[in-house]
Amino acid sequence: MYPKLKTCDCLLFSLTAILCLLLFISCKAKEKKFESQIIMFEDFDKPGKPLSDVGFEWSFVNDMYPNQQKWEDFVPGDGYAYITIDAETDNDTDETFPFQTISFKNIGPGHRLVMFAKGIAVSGVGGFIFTYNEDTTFDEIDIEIVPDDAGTLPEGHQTNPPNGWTDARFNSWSNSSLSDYKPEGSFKKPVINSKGRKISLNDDMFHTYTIEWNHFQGGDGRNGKIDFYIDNVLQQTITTPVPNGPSDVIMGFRQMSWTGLLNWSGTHTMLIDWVKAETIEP
Ligand SMILES: [Ca+2]
Ligand SMILES: [Ca+2]
Ligand SMILES: [Ca+2]
Repeated sequence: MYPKLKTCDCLLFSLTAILCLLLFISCKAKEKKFESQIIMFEDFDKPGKPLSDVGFEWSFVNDMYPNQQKWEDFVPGDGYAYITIDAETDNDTDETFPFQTISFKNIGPGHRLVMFAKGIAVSGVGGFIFTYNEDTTFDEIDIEIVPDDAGTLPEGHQTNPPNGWTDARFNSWSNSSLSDYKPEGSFKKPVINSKGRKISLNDDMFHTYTIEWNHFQGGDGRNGKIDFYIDNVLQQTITTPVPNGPSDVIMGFRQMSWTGLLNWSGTHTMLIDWVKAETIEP
């Protein structure tokens, strides 16, 4: 026979149960304290200018491939944005460092920007998601992908899977000079997976490109923390300089001095499945 419970045992048991319940509720409350809010999500599932245009002012630039003339050429309504370029330079409408992009504004610090895209690594151009704002100085945060960065060694490495890799630049500028680009945070390195192995993004697969943009209050406007992720693998952190103002968010391609040769023919297209901006815990 079990011994009969005394009244004080029962009381103790009840008190313990209540205490546990309170602890559980308070933990839950703490968990709920911060909830990330999506302030913009674009799935590109309707033809034409993105519907998230309300408040975000979408626009496009077609310097490299003017054949994309109107919004329906970039967003046909099948769930993807198409950023198409060719290797011909005689049809470019900008002779120095032409763009082919779509963009929206404005996003400031305290946000996570995520783009889910494929076809970003193309020889001769940087493929990117970046933020930009310019007045008498400029602010910028970049994830730029190129098969083989002409500004870094080794030269001419393999760029295709399984043995090759793609290079990246993770940069930031804040209140930086338009003449000497200082102050500057710039890191040039291969893209890695969760095991730290160099990987190629030229794999016909979709990948996430994430910029987590935190600005620390009370600094000189140049301190904070930016974490750069590809497929949720941290590629780089920059703590200075970190911009603190609202900026455009730009996705697509640009021909630049360090992006190598357009050594192919026909066209290349970056497909963007979706892009979002959400709040992050301060
Ligand atoms: Ca062209
Ligand atoms: Ca989509
Ligand atoms: Ca190189």
